[in-house]
Amino acid sequence: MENAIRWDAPGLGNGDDARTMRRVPGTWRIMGVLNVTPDSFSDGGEWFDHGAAVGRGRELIAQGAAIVDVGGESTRPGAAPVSEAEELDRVVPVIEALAGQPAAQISVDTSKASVARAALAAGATFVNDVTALRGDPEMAATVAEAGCDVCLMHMLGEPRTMQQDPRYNDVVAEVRAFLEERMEAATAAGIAEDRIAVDPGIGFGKTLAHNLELLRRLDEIAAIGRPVVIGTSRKSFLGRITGRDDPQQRLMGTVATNVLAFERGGRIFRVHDVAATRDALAVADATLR
Ligand code: HH2
Repeated sequence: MENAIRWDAPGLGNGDDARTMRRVPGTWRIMGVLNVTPDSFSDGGEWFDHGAAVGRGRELIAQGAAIVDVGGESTRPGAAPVSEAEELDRVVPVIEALAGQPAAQISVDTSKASVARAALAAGATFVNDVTALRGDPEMAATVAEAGCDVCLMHMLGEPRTMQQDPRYNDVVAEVRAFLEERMEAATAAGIAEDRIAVDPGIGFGKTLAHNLELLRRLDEIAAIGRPVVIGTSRKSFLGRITGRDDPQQRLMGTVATNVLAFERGGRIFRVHDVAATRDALAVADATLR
């Protein structure tokens, strides 16, 4: 794990990335989304072919992604589950081809320990688990043994049913308590605290009002003291506000939410549209600094 980025190391982000933002030092990073799936909600099928996926990954890095998040299973509400063999087939060759690029860290978006293990062996140094280590009993030990970075994300319920009437008394307090509990479980399993990032899970068992409240009060999640990952990119709540049904038309909404999240302490921005988000965050960073 020597080439993994330690979250707390000063100046290790897009700010020191030789290819991108050398003149704007900072500790925030863009995580570019690379879905090697036929059915993801906004880009399903676009990068399903191996060559297209590798080319897209290189493009995301060239545009300023410090992390490329490679996923082989859609988590959109109602998505069909993918077998372990199929998920391995989709992500491992792409990770092998992208790993070793000096400018970026490769992440695997999976909740299966076997897929995480194979991805780590292929060169990934980051596990993005939307179940926060609850989906597979072997995941925590897999991450602990590898010594890699991990993102723990909040989700209410499971993808198939999570958008059916989600309820909270205080969504921010409950998400924060959940993330703190999962951090404790992770460290108890031997994962170093400085390898952990947390994510409120925008759109995962949340109404429009819940998503907006989490963004508005993101500073309360940042107060946990670990880097906050934020994933609003092209999501349906942006379409509800703007009237844009086509996810690819939701870039402006995506940018607005990422700038607001940055101002409230978000530090890792998971987006499909890397170049535009990078410009917006560079301006926000230069202004607020
Ligand atoms: N959102 C998606 C998938 N993985 N991981 C984290 N940490 N945070 C998120 O908000 C998040 C995530 C859903 O987006 P996408 O990958 O574009 O769609 P799909 O799940 O349909 O492939």
